[in-house]
Amino acid sequence: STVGVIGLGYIGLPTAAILADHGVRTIGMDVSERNVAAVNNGEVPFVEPGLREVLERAVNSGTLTASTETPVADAYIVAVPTPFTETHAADLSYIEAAADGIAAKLTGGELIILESTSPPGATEHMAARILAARPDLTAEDILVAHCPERVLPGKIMEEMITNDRIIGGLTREAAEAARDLYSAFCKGEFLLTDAKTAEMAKLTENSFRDVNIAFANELSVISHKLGIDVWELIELANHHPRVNILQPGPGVGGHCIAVDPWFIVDAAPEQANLIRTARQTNDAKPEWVLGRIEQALEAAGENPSVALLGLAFKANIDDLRESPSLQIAETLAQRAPGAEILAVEPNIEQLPAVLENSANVTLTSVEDALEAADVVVLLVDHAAFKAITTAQLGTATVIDTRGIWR
Ligand code: SAJ
Repeated sequence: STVGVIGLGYIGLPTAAILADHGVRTIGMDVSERNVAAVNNGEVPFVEPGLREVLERAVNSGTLTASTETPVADAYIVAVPTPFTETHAADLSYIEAAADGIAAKLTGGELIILESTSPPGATEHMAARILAARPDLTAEDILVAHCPERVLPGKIMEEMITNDRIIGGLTREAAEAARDLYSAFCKGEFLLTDAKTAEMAKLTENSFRDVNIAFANELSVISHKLGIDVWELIELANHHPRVNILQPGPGVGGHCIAVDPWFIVDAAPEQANLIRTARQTNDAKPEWVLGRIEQALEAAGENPSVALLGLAFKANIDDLRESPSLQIAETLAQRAPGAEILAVEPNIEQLPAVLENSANVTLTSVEDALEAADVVVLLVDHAAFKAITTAQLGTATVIDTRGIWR
């Protein structure tokens, strides 16, 4: 049998590569001709440890091919983006486009799995869209399930195989068929449920983390006002057997935790008060950090220079998408034209587009930045920054948003 994987991004490509590497005939589909060409050459268009080897093996053995057309297949896995709109509602247009492509290829009996993180009801919506395009088919002719992906960027190749999987079928039969497909490579436990609960489970996991980080971020703002070291505070509180507070930082980034809770808020706006407030608390954190930086720059006098350590959205990755650190750098570049901004990001070779044209920003090494800076701002807890010594920091004003130099 053949599996069609729709969308060859951060989730679809590893999924397709692992399936094919386990002997399943897999055809990947992506709208980007560049991505498709790269995949057919065994090349990975983004950074993910371990993916290249598996992809190369799958392509060389002939079990994986890629195309810009939706393939004819026995099963489909949809792994396309679900961004949000300006009003924080989920934009289902990529799912709809995938559904339209699949609908045209169906002969009946196919399994269609939605993997994209989706608002409650999206799987049903996808199935309805397919059936509307194919009046010759009935709901009994297709098997539809939602199997949310929960792998951690940077550890995808490992977690894709070892994580437990939630499988939500529109019918029990669909859930069982999806379980059989994933059992080709997944060694985790399979947890069968209905589609809407599966959709909500994924959103709940990321909201749980968001709410917990918001609690830590609020504590850090309170502690600053009260003259308390928030990291010592959290460490002490976490000694309690039933307390486990996460770490404050400059804000919450990435394309999951900063997005998914909004889908719950959008689905139940009157009820989701805590979840909404957590989102707002985390989104407000970069502005609070900016305020502290601006104060420090004012105190530093004429034409000060500031080192911004880290632009990625979290430690030890090169991903700048939805990064609070990048947002801080970008805003500071506009608001403080007189300041020299020394950006340090060991995982990239050139400034991202949003900073490229800022005359007051340069990408430099840790050493050079620390040498010149009047104000040092630690934004990402990259391993390389933990080695910085007090001597290197010298007399600079230090703003450590991650608490690594306590
Ligand atoms: N962060 C903090 N303090 C913390 C932990 C994280 O400020 O104590 C910040 C990070 O710096 C980063 C953001 O939160 O800016 C998110 O980082 P993360 O490592 O918590 O999560 P992601 O976005 O890389 O991946 C998450 C994971 N979800 C959970 O851990 C519940 C991953 O398992 C999901 O598969 C992924 O979202 C996804 O795709 O949904």
